[in-house]
Amino acid sequence: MGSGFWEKRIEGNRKQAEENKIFLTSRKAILFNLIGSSGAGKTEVIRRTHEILQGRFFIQVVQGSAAAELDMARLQAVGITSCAARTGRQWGYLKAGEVGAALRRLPLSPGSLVFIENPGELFSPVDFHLGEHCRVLVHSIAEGDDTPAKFPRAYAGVDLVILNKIDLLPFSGFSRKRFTAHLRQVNPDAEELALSCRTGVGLNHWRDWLLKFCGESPFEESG
Ligand SMILES: Nc1nc2c(ncn2[C@@H]2O[C@H](COP(=O)(O)OP(=O)(O)O)[C@@H](O)[C@H]2O)c(=O)[nH]1
Ligand SMILES: [Mg+2]
Repeated sequence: MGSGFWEKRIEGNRKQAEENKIFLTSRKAILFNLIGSSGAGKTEVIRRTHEILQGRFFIQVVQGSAAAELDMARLQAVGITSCAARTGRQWGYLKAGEVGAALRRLPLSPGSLVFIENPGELFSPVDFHLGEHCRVLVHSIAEGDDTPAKFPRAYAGVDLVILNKIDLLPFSGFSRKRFTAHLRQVNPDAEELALSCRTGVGLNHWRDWLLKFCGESPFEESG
């Protein structure tokens, strides 16, 4: 390991991320780092996740976005508790210490699923962990199909890419094949799920993916 300024910051952050994980384990809660550019649909994904899980998990949110109040109000309206990780004066990528402080202000309980709404400093280093158990990148198809090539460090470290807004496919010129090829160049292991928070298409696959990740059995579809 180097001894420069950057290496020290990464190391300090890594220690705080580990503390976050220990804290989450003590509360039996699972943390998802939801990364994505502004407008990709992170808040919508959280809102829809709450809806499709139908109370099976207690969804809570650590808000890292600059417009935290607006998103928190949207989530509060459907009964999702969130906590702002920043006061509005901090810039740059989200730090593990900020997330840790927010986690301690949330009413975590066994079975809590916590989503960090991370406004995706798409340039932020892959090795900047927050204590998450899983890293999910929300990509709106309106952003184009070559973003993994433009922001390789954001796509490299994720476990899953949610391709959101597929209802816009007919208007966007987005090629799934091109996107997957670019993604494979920087991250051969990431899974992909295509969905639309607007129409609800694909949300059942996301729900099943989440349940499997949490070690739960899938929903029994009724009717
Ligand atoms: N057409 C369409 N619009 C969406 C979809 N998901 C989110 N949006 C819209 O995209 C905008 C940004 O969504 P938001 O959740 O605020 O994005 P965030 O900045 O990543 O949290 C909002 O106007 C949403 O209603 C989708 O699947 N299809
Ligand atoms: Mg948002």
